[in-house]
Amino acid sequence: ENQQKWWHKNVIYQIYPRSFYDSNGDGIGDIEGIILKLDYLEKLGIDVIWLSPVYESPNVDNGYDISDYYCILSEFGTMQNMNELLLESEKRGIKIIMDLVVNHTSDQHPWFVEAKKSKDNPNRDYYIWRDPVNGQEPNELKSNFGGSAWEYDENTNQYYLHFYSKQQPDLNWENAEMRNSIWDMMNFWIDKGISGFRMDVIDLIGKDPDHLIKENGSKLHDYLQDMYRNTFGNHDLLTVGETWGVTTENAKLYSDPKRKELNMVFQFEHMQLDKVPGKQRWDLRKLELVELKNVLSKWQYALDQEGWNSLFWNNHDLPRIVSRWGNDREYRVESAKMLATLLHGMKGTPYIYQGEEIGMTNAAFTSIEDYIDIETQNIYKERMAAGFNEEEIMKSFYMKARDNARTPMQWSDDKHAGFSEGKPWMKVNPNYTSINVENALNDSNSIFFHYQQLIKLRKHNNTLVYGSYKLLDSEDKSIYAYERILKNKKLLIVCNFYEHEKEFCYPITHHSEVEILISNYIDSGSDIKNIKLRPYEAIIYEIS
Ligand code: TEU
Ligand code: CA
Repeated sequence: ENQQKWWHKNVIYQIYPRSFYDSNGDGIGDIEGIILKLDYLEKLGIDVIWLSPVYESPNVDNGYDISDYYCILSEFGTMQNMNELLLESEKRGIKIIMDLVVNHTSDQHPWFVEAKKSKDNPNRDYYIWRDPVNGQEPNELKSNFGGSAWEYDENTNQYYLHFYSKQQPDLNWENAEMRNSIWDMMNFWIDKGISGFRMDVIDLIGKDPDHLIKENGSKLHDYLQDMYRNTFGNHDLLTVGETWGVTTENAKLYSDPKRKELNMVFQFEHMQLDKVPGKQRWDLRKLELVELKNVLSKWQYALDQEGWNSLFWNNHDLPRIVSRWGNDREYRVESAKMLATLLHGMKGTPYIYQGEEIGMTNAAFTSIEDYIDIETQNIYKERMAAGFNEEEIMKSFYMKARDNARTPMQWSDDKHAGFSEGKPWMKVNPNYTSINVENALNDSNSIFFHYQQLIKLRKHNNTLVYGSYKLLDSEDKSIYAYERILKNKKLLIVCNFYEHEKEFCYPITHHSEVEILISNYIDSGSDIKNIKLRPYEAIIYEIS
């Protein structure tokens, strides 16, 4: 058993402020809007809010391009509103963690504005500049948003590196002065009373562009240990790194407490099982449940003793899970609850992305004009130019575009889903007339109350928090079943991942007490030797 930490028992709720709630009718969600919905979040029972970026930004990548780390974007409010949010959350026992985007800044950040001026500018070395090679890009590194990772600057006849859009130049972590400026900034937010950081693409900061190394560069962990010592090391904060390229082996480097780096990382291996291996996520493939079981179990086993898992299906970059691996048509409620049960039954800290708790679905945009995201727009141009079939491109966006997660939160069946009095910055999903918070709160069988119950369970059930994980029937193609074991206590989690009925048999030799802790059907079977699982049926049993 790990040394116990407050965030072991916590459930975290991610807010994408632009799409959460608009308090002043300009069509853009804002901080005041979050404050107005804190009672709703308290009712859900979550402990921590992860706030996607609210800093000053030209919004090329919706705030992941920061031009001033010390200032709130005026569309979202003021620093005064931010202070108020911290205060009002605290009153409700809710902590706030902030997004830390320090792999890159906006090209409007004063550091970059300065750096561009000349080769000998004091800020030049805060970014990564290289001479042309034979009049071309220094090498073949690619941007994650399409095209080369190098952008030519005519003024100084050099290229700068950007792993995202060209308006997001990568910071040069080799520069000690730059690192110190980041520590100062982090300490400013820590002193303000935030409870931690979600660290954007943190596995990229050790990059070695001359050797084509993006992720997991050799100095990455030195930088993180340096960060720990200079910022949050003396505070009891929550730190979670976003690491697309992490393996079970190096996850321990980040999250083994002895190493003094981070508390946990987001691993994305399970979220990449429905793409063609080695290709981009636009190259679609059907999910095989057996593979999902393999991958999630591998992570559960690997971090059982050292490190800690983060558990998630959704965030602002991923399509809606109920549309992706559930069934957003006739079994939307059942499948959303099944996916929630499957995830929240595991060992780790669960994350909920806004709208997941009411089973919001993909955006269902069919026209390229409806997509706002810079990634989608860039990939569209790139793939069209490369001769891909347009229908195929649009199909992959329909399944995987980031805007699927970014449509405005559906609060009620009022105009614009009750999100705003004015025209929302992004189209509302037309299904808001039936899928919305108001309806969810009026229905004791709603997905919302299922999440509420799962969150509550975690607060009181030590087996759920600390029990070791054990996969059952690894080869079964339609049932995901596993145990959680702590001393003489056991939980059995059984989930039917599909819409056909399926029998599940659990061998018990001696007489045991069996209690159903939660289920998505009102009359689930309690004879665990033989359970007939209905479509998407999911049950957590406690066996003692
Ligand atoms: O995302 C990192 C990232 O590489 C993926 O999200 C990628 O954009 C895509 O979704 C998967 O191929 C983080 C943020 O979460 C994202 O919103 C930002 O756009 C990105 O970093 C740059 O800051
Ligand atoms: Ca607003």
